[in-house]
Amino acid sequence: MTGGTTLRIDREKLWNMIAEMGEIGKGAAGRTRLALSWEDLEARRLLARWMEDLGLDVQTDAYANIWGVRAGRDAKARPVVVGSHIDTVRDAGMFDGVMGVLSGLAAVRAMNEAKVETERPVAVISFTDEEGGRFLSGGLAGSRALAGLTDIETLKTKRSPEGKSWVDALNESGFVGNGRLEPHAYLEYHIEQGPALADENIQIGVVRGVVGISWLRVTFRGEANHAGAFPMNRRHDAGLAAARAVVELNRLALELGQGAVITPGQLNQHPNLPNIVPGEVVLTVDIRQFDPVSLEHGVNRLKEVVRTAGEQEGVAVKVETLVQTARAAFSEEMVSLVERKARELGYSTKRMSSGAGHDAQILHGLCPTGMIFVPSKDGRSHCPEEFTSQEDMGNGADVLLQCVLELTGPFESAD
Ligand code: HGY
Ligand code: MN
Ligand code: MN
Repeated sequence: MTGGTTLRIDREKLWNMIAEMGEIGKGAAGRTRLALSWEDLEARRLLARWMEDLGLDVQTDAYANIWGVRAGRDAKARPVVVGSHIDTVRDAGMFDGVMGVLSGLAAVRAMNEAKVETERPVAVISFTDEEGGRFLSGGLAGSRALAGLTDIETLKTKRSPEGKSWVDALNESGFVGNGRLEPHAYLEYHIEQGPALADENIQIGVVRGVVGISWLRVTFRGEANHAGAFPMNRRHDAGLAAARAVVELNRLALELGQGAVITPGQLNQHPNLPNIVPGEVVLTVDIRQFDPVSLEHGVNRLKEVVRTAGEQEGVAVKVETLVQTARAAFSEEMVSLVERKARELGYSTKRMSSGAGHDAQILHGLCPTGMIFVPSKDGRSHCPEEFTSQEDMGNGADVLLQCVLELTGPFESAD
């Protein structure tokens, strides 16, 4: 680029695109676009149209990851990849994942309008099933598949509550292709989803790395009995055992310290009727820590806690590991690139780790990877109240654009 003018993204247009995508799956509270659901596919179709409108070559792979490629001078060079995901949790906000994917398109638009020609191609990607909640895949399924960390056989075993398998939903999606993406570098721009930046009024989070995550499924099997006629002192109440476990797991997280977080997020009680002592409870537990040794210790302690809770009620306990996701510590090269570009644009910065999981922690195993955060209002996310201001949204997208230009080597076009 010629000196002087700093390329910027069109903030108004990006904001409107985020809002438009936020209408897909809209419900009484937030929006819901669970992985490979009708709503997710509708959002994918809109994304593909936007990619085509920008002249990108739209591709998908065997796991329905979808990306658009902007050509570079060196057609054989591996692309600089930016992106995130557009599937959501239930009753979600409109920024988680989506802001990163659409900011990639905004960066492409700015490069197109300025007729910037780059050495390397640029790809904007949306990964399949980042959230993992519908099929209990553990999340990051599309990026894991790209990195060879999961496969069709494993995903065949993942089923939604309504009994549909991940692979059936994939095959019905219409987004299976034979594309193959080999990234030169990967950058993920995302809302922080916690309170650190908002509390300190910092504009850009320079992400050092992403936390390690374990998802476990705990099944408490007691005895269903009559709620009225069966005496309290002879019950084997799976509901009570699970309730004890939930209280003790909270205590365990506080005892482990070092940033440990434990979340019994999903609890299904059976038969789940007012006049039956619960015979069975299935609880999912999400435990996260940055240090791998501490995480392993935390998982072992977690298993002790749930088994003790079962023993106290004479209830059998089965513990299954649904997924383990290694932490990622990004290279100093990528961390300082994000920091330098943010400061050149005049933004305040803070180096930090991510407590939320991201596809970047998987891509980190494939290529130099970095992340950019902007503040979440009141630290809220994974809820309809999730909000990031247009100004903050634009700041991070501008940092993303500058990082891409550096990573891919820009040239003014001939004319
Ligand atoms: O669970 C997570 O941290 C991410 O939002 N999937
Ligand atoms: Mn999320
Ligand atoms: Mn996300």
